[in-house]
Amino acid sequence: MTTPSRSALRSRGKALDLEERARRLVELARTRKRALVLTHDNPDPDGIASALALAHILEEKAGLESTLAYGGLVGRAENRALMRVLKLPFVRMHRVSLDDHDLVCMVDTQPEARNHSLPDDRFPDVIIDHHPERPASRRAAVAEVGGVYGATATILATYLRVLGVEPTREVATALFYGIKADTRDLGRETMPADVDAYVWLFPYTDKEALARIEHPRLPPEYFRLFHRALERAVVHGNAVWCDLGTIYSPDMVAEVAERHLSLEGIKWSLALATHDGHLFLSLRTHDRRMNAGKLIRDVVAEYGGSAGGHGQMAGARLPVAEMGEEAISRLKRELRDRFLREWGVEDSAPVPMLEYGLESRER
Ligand SMILES: [Mn+2]
Repeated sequence: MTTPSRSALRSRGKALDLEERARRLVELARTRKRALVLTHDNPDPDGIASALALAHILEEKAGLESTLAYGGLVGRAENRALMRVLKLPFVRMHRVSLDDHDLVCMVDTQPEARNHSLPDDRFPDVIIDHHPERPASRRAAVAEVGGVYGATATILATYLRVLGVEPTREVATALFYGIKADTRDLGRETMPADVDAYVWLFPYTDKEALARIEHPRLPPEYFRLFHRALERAVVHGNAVWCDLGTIYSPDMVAEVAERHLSLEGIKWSLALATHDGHLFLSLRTHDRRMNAGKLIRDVVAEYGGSAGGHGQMAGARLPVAEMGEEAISRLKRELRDRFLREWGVEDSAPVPMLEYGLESRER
């Protein structure tokens, strides 16, 4: 008889825990009348897909109807296409009456992350999130938090599997795209569970819908914003800093940070912009040894902002509604100097991104 390796045992123990929690979720849902499934503000594909899949599980296993909700805006073209092409019935959180719901579920974020629109006096019953566990999250009746997953969509795909629920084409397509987007095509912080879920979901997906989501038509303001993003980006050593000014949708800071990270020789990319009384920051890194989530939390905590994220991608927002133009500029300069120090590039001469690389080529 062969003895299973310790890591095999550990992963089996983990799978059992997950299965137990999935069953507890179903039992709990069977005692309730209507669910609210909420994701974070300005949601990304992972948050959107996870909410949709959780509602599907609640309906299939407990006959429970759900309201799908988020705060903020969906501005990124792919995310808007995800909603439109799959006809996802999300509502904005300010239109939701909490009293109409007796089961509150939160996905792809946690109460203490503060990047969501659930009032402080209503703690969720269910929290499903792949970001590092925050202490208060343990208080939820069902807390599937942390773990080794590159996307919350991976957790939901695993729930579908252990509960024997077949995904609809919409659910599968959304989850597939959620994993793809959060892991940058399985290239960033990808765990074996993500690859498993991705492969399992693929046959259920709507390939034509997926193509329309991934290659959406773009509004003219997108190109205007990107023009500004190219003009304003500054390279400091191996880092790009980009202050976008005021933008039409907060999720565009992530889009710009992500794009600028593609520049040759760049290890860090940060984009920031104001929208509706807040300063939004988005940070990306190629370096697997770095922890973007911890870095942005450490910096932003000093300014009373909220932040979330993990190893190679993170975001934050700071309230600036009460601040004048000049104070905001000062804040941005302070943040920039702080990040440049953290990245070890404070002594590198800044080069506008559009001039970057010209010098060495001319020589
Ligand atoms: Mn996520």
